[in-house]
Amino acid sequence: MLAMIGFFASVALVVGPLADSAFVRVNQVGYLPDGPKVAVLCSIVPTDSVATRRFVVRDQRGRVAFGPRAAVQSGSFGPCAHTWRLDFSALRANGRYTIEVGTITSSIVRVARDVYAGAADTLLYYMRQQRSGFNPFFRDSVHRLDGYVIDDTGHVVKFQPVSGGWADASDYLQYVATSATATFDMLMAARDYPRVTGDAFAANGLAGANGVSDVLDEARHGIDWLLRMFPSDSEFYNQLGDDRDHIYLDLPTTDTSDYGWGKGKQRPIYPCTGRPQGIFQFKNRATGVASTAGKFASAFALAAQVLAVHDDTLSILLRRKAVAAYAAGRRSPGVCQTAPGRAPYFYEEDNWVDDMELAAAELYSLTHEPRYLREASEYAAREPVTPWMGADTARHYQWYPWYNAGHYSLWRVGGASERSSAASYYRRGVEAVVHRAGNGFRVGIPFIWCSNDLIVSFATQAMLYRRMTGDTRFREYEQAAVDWLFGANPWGTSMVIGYPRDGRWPHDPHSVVAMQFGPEAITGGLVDGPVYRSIFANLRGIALRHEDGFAALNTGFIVYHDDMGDYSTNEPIMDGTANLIYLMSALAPRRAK
Ligand SMILES: [Ca+2]
Ligand SMILES: [Ca+2]
Repeated sequence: MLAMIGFFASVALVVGPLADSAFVRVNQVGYLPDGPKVAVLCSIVPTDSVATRRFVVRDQRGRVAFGPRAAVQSGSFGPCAHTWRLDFSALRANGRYTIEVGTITSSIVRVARDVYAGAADTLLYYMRQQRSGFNPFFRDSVHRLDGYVIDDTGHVVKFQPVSGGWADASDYLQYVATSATATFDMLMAARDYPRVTGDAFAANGLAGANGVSDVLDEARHGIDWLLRMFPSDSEFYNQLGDDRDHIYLDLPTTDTSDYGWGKGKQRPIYPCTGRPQGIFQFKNRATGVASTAGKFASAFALAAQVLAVHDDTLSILLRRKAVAAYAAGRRSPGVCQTAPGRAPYFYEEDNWVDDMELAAAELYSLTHEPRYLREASEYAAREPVTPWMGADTARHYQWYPWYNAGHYSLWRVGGASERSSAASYYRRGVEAVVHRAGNGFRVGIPFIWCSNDLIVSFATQAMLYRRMTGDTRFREYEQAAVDWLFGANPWGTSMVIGYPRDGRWPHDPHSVVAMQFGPEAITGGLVDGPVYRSIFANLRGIALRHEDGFAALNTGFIVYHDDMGDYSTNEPIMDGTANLIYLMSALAPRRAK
């Protein structure tokens, strides 16, 4: 544990008040030689001199490597009274540069084919830190007593051993919806980019190679938990723990949450029932089981193809579970939302055909039975575009997963007709977001809670569309989303803790582990990201713990706080981190065999 923290030694940062009223924001990780390269100049005060400005890019010796070029004015956005796009895409030579506009200079800008090398490995640090069951960070078991299956009234039905998986965020709740999606993301990374992540950790997450890529080790950890949450072919669970977890600021190893069976004892397991759930004042709006059953089925089906290729026993088990889960979803269409506890918050997932599409496509890939391809196409046509795309708001996790990997799976296994449909569905979603992205940062997502999930998913869908079709017309927006995550945003901060190490990143995340062990302890965690001011103002229990270092930048319609007290913008999220593992794997150079 200490070795890991030492490895990510703290980097001195200037987090004080802004020296200037205008600044250049860049992707601090860097830019690919053949990709779009755009920095954003933001002025937070109205200025008379908004006429075209010129910029130059200088190399490390101070020589002009590019420009002067005109900065293209792009309107106001958030705290920026004016923005300008500084496009240096034509600069393709590897190197380290700075961008200058008059007296304003950017931080270091890297251009290289391998700027994203190691990104997925860094993100995996956070996944391991989030492990329940044996936790390699603490070298101890976490929540080993999980858990008690409960009925609709909260009474115990039986003990069921389900210890394992990952904590969802900085609380220790666990959901199949997010865990199965994260598992799928990492399986997909292992399938599509098998030589991107390294092998420096064993299956249990402790340091040491085991002959298996670390992304596959982490996916296996997810599958093991999903199998426990699906103990027989007709019995499966949706959630472990509830928001009674939030009362204490404990470490996972010493969690004293009390669900009525004693502090630190068993946690409740919520089954998928198809009925509204919630044992206190608030209820969810569950209507069926297909949203969760589909996620189980797709994770099991892909795992059977990726994880179990040399293990017949596991392969047979995963295949049987995938078929059983999918059949359960067919029998009980509808959504299986997470259960609220004392607070009204839950994952209000409203779509399930996306989950069944992904399951059907992966079952077709696994079994080659024609009915699965036919059903995948039917589900796909029922929701071509994930509904938040193009909208200006959505309820919490209302349209989940944030992008529909089912279209990509359908495209992979289908014929010309399915491929054409899947590509057009993705194009329509990307266009809907791009239509809202005319601002200087080229972001078109709604700034609801967990906005970075939407940013990652938009970039992933745009990347998949580009690679499926060769159509590069949205690449500027795809790259702008990646750039946003790594510093090309009004706050000039990466949204990933500890990454890039020499950049500016969240130092005061909403995390007890970070509070006690320093932020480097949760290196790799993607934080929620900015939200609409109205959301920040209305969520319960948010209070900043120190003066807002970003006060001058939190003047617009969206806010972000690097402050432990703000769980709406600065809490790391497991599912978004896993999605980013896939995206970073796609952008990274392949390792040699
Ligand atoms: Ca490994
Ligand atoms: Ca869904």
